Amino acid sequence: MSDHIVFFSKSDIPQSWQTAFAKVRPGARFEVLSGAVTGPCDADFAVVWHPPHGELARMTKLKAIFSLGAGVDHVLGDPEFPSHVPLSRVVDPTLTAGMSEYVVLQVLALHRGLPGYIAAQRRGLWRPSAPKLARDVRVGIMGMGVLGRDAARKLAPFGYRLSGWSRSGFEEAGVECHRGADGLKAILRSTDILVCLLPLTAETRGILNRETLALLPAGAAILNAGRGAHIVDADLLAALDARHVSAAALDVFAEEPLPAPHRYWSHPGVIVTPHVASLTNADAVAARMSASMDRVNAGLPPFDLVDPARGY
Ligand code: NDP
Ligand code: OXD
Repeated sequence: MSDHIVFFSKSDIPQSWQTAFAKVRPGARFEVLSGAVTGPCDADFAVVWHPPHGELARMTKLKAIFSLGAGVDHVLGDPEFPSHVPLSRVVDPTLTAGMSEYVVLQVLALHRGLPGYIAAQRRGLWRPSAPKLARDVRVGIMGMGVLGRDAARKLAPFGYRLSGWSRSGFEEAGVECHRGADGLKAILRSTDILVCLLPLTAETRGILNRETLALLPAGAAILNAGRGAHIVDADLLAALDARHVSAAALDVFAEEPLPAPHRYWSHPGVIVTPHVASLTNADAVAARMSASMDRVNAGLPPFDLVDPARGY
């Protein structure tokens, strides 16, 4: 079957995706959109990252929409999102492995006080402090989905004391389970390094704010690889300035690229990475999307289906 696939992303290289789809779906027509669709669009499938609002609604023949990332907030935030069209997200072992590597890297950096040593080095200061062992450090993971669970499994061999928080609860060996509103307070109160791997939804937007940050033990650190809008930036900066939060490793920001004057760039307690915790692998993911397209053409839902009402 000759499908018409439209592709829109300002952060991915279209050629890599065109090549990847040519391998797995040679008969398909692959059209790269660079901006708004002007005339009628008869695309069967849309593969997108931050599509302009209203564009998907204009593609009236769509059979499925594929997010180029694990998160779908960039699509569901469109007020005209066509919620009758199945939406699929990236669930891929390479994406998961990349995220867990990032989490291990930053948890170790925060645990061993690396931001403080880098700041001291810039000032020529020799300021040793005795490190704790991992077995004495409590790591709390907000979001125990595909990524949160794998991160917990990769942190476990270091001996960290692990807990996690999710909406519906979970069972994971060696990880204390918290859920719901009371569970949030409990995990925050007992966490030295807080890892945010939540999806951005109406419920999780601004979840790390003055009130919730205040529940963390003094000196706790934060790692955010979920979405920037999980954090109320002014509240985190105030907590960092007051040294209630000792350091933060941030990969995602409310506005990306992080604007030049933002205080995160220069704050000595903050490590900034440019939304690279984990990247979607075109070859692996195009193959999975193509298999999903076959399913949709056969009247089945795509793999990795999102529930738009739930928001993830
Ligand atoms: P999943 O959907 O697999 O997991 C989401 C988890 O969050 C689930 O455990 C879910 O709970 C929990 N959750 C959702 N809403 C709430 C809530 N209101 N209260 C408590 N828990 C909640 O997502 P992934 O693990 O695949 O991805 C998570 C996010 O990571 C993505 O949405 C994206 O924003 C981000 N990401 C960032 C990348 C980067 O490079 N920085 C790369 C890839 C992803 P439950 O299990 O009960 O449903
Ligand atoms: C994703 C991301 O959601 O890259 O996959 O942030």
